[in-house]
Amino acid sequence: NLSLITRPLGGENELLPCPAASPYLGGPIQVSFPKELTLEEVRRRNPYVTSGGKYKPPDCESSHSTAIIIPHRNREVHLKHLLYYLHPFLQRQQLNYGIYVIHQAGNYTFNRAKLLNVGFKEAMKEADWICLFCHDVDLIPEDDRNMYTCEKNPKHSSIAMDKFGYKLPYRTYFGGVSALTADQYMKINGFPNNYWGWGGEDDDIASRIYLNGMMIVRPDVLLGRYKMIKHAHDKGNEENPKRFNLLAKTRRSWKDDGMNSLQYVLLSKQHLPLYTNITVDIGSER
Ligand code: UD2
Ligand code: MN
Repeated sequence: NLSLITRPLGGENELLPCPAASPYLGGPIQVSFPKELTLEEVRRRNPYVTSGGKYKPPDCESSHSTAIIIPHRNREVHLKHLLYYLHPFLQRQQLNYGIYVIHQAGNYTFNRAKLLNVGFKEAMKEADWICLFCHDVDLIPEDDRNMYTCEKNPKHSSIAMDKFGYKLPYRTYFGGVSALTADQYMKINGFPNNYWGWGGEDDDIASRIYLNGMMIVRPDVLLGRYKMIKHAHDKGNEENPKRFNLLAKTRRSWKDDGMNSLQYVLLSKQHLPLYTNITVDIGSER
């Protein structure tokens, strides 16, 4: 309804606050992955998105600001589909938002949690984001009432995924899509930097949350639904055999391993039309 997008009354250049619940939400989303989709088409469909993949509602002042942080390497096709669904999804929620893709340079073993730490640091340099969404590149939300905003406690959003039969696999599960405020992120010293390869880092983050007196909150199970784009295990992200040993030590290690020990070399930062691309050398396991 275009009439909703005209400017509401208010002073010169002054927008009224957005309503508590966005009138644009439509509920369930049909998700499919058309092969012919291009980034140009995604761009064409999102004319209000500005350089670096940023957006503010044109018709009201949002009290939310959310940075989406996507750890990435060699998943361009997934990224294209995610952007196709995520941009309109976030706009329907009437959020101020920005999308950051953190690209791990080189071929050394992948490190999801460290890339998220880099994303947090770099995103916060650009704006005082209230809320940080850590987002796998291959997860597509299936209901736009699953709000990409933060809560009083860290939130786990991807609670019902097709790959787990739309059920939570275990109670403390925190993988996939999760959200923390900047304060919550710093309270747990961010995420571990020393999980190289697949697995364990999400459980380490969950431990950090409980060790710091917080808990994990979740949306309604009918809303936290996601489709995972089918994929094989990536080369360079083999199962981390050390993850159980590392997890046994989180209680002692979280204070010294995290944002306060983060080291990386920023190789480039590009403000592309649909996202900010941050390419980073995060080194390798010592
Ligand atoms: C699960 C979790 C994920 C993480 C992982 C263990 C779900 C839905 N997600 O993912 O959050 O805890 O287990 O580490 O259960 N990636 C790349 N390129 C690579 C490798 C990884 O871009 O070569 C990124 C990408 O954003 C991907 C994410 O890392 O979605 C997680 O890797 P995955 O999808 O291979 O692992 P998966 O699905 O088992
Ligand atoms: Mn995956």
